[in-house]
Amino acid sequence: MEYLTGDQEYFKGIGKIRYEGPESDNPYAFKFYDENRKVAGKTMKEHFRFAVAYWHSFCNAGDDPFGAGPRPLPWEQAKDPVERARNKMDAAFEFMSKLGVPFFCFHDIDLVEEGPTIAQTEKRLQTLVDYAREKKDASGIELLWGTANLFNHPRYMNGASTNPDFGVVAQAGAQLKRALDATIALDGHNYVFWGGREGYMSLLNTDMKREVDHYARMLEMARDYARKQGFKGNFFIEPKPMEPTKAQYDFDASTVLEFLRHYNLTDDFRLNIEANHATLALHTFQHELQVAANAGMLGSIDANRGDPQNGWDTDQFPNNVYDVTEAMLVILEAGGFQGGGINFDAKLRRNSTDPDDLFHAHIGAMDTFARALTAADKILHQSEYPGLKSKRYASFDSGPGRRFENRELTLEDLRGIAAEKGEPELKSGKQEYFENLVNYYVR
Ligand code: XLS
Ligand code: NI
Ligand code: NI
Repeated sequence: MEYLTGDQEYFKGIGKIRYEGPESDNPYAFKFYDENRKVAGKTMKEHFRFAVAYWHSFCNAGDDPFGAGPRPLPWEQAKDPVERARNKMDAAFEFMSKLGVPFFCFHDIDLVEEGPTIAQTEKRLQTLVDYAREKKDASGIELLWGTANLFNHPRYMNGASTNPDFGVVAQAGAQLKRALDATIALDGHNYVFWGGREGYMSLLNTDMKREVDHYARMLEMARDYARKQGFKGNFFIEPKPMEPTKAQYDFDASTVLEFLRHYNLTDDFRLNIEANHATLALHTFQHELQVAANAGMLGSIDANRGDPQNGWDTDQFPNNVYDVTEAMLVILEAGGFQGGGINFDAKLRRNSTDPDDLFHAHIGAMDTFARALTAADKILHQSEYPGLKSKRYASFDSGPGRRFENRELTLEDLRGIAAEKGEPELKSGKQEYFENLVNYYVR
């Protein structure tokens, strides 16, 4: 089977996207992403585990705070919500199977909108989960992670798990259970928590300690419930410093690590690092990846990029090979992702309104990662980079430096060694040399 369609073909005139190599000028082909090509012992498909984000790709017409979205979503025409949702799923699996990605990700309400009661919402979601199972089995496209959208509905305006009103917390729990059930029924590899409105707008009306305790309790309940249902995957927390609240409780990787350790959640939870969230926190993407990797907690990534002129979460598709190469260096050195992969949490620009735009966005992003992987692999395995880096720390490999690392020296010892050795000679950090080295392999 080349690709899947439903009754209607939504992306007409575009067939299966194939690898044609760097010489190709076909805009509907990969020039660098060759899923079967082996790099550092694994195929590109295995390294990346690319996933399409259901919400940005199939639910978003390009709305912004200044107006409704201009993009036509032909699968949204039917009157009946379940029929609409099935059409959307046809479109999603058609697109993903033409693109040739192994995974997708969703929020519960991306699949189908809520019904008037909890029981009706559960029934609707079950119908779409059954349909997704058929599509998944027919296409081989798997669920990288599911999540609950605990931020759109007006009831969550003061938070979901951290809402000061227990009635809302209970609603959040019901929705979380539903999203877990859907994820498990679809053999989801992982489950994500992004604390959409888990934060505050003003500390004056906020009991932060109590809210964070409630948040942790909800995570424990989710873990216990899912494990009881036999879920073996990882749970991920996705840090973000702000938006939609002024201050999110999952500010950045370090904050989330502290939270997970404090509440003893490190056995089940890992981090899902998003590029644009890193830059919003005034970090680089590489920094956040490295913090997660150092803790042995790099679970997955949400790949996108921000806009240096706009301060917000613009969620653009990654296209900068140099930046992604720096990220791939950290990912490769960490030994890859723990259970996760690369989800394109990225959306078309508001004025990208043709059906083929979604293809160009993903093809470009996947090729960007492929180029970056090839470059990073050469930098790590063929260049002087690892040696140059470790040489900077060579004074800790033997003698008193080694004893310092082994915790055998005291502060008085350091005083004695410093007095004896005298002023050390200056050693250049060679930053420009390192930067040139990366540039040399990015080609
Ligand atoms: C929003 C987040 C969101 C999560 C999933 O900024 O990135 O898309 O990835 O809820
Ligand atoms: Ni995200
Ligand atoms: Ni985001």
